[in-house]
Amino acid sequence: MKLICFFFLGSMCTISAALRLQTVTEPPFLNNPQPTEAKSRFAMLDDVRLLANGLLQLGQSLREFVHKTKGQINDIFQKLNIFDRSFYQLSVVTSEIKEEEEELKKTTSFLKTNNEEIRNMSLEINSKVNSILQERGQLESQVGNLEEKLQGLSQSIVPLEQLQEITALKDVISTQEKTIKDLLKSVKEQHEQLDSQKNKIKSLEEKISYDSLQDTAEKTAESNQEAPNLLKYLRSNSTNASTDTNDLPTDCSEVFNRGQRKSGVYPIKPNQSEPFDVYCEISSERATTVIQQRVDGTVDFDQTWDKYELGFGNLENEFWLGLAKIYSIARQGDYILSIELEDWKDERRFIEYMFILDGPESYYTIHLTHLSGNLPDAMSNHTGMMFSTKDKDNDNLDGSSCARSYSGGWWFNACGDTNLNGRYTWMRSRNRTLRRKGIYWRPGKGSSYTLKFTKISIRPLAQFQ
Ligand SMILES: [Ca+2]
Repeated sequence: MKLICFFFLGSMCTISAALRLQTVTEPPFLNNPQPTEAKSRFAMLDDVRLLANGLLQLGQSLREFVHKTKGQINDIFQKLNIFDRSFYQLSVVTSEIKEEEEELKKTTSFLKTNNEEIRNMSLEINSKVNSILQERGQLESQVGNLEEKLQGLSQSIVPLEQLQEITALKDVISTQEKTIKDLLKSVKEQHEQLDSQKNKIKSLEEKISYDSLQDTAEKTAESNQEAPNLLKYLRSNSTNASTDTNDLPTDCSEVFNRGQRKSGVYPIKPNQSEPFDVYCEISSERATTVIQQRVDGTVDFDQTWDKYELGFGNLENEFWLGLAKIYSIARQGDYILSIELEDWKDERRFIEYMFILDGPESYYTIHLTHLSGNLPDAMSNHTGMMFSTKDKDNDNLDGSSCARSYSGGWWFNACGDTNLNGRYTWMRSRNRTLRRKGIYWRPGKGSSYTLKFTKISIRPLAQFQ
């Protein structure tokens, strides 16, 4: 359009210039003879001017039009850009939606399979419940029949008078039971009173022996020390009242050496100790002093430090002899510790160690050296350990008590491969915490023995050789 405009403007200027030249360069004599022709030429000039004006206006309007169109095109381009951007965003959103849809599809299918499984399980449970209900119904009817039969039998066999007698007898028995219970209660109370009196006597005895040592001659002191020993011995061994306590064997091996060939409870008096009863297991070759035995779970082994020091249980069945007593025997010389275990398949195995036990000042630290046996060694990482109970934590586990988490008193490390004083369980429990609290013998990463029977005994090394 611009080119056209220039063309028009240029040609128009050339025309007007030519016309002016003609009017200026022509000689004056020529004006006179041709006046009409000059008039027409001026008229043409006017037309040309008009045309030029028109063309100029056209050019201007065309320029405006071009400007407007340009602006509109720019607007369109901007709008197109915006559209492009929103289209891109839309496609991104669409792809996201598609992905979500895929995930939803997967989740749905997973949920569907789960739903199927749950439905199957609930169907199974329903059928089981139904069968249990049926069994219960059958059992109830059986019980009902049995009751009827029993009633019939009792009516046919036992006459009404005898029935009355039986009920009267039952009443008598129940009243007797009540009386027995009351009696037991009062016996228990008396026992407790006796215990407290015993303790008082003991403290008095200690006081007397201390005073005697301080104040009187050596001879008097000796007689005073003998008195409590004798008193204690007489209390526990009334049948052997005439025996001199100093004449008692020092352990079960001496019981054997004195000719005893029957296993059982015997009084002993280790050197520098008071006498006490022990269970001697005697074979044709030798005797051992049993210090621990688990048989049927009748005795609670989750006891305090005092109980583990003094001993508890029944020497003929389940018991812990007591750390003080074990120490008084073992300090007399070189001893061997023997451990016997039996699992629920009635398989019995054993293991033996050289055994040294430190005194109460070292919390009865145990020292073991493996000797022999057909059991894998689980005590090696307990050697050098102090004894711990739920109320005395001497173990190697920081911030926690093995005796509390495993139950029973033992030479816990942190916490070690075995605890033969744990809770007695009849079956291997599925509960991990209960299983941990049980009696166990689990050397290293080896398999664990579920134990039916345990026995720990000691004997002098001299007898072993
Ligand atoms: Ca600890």
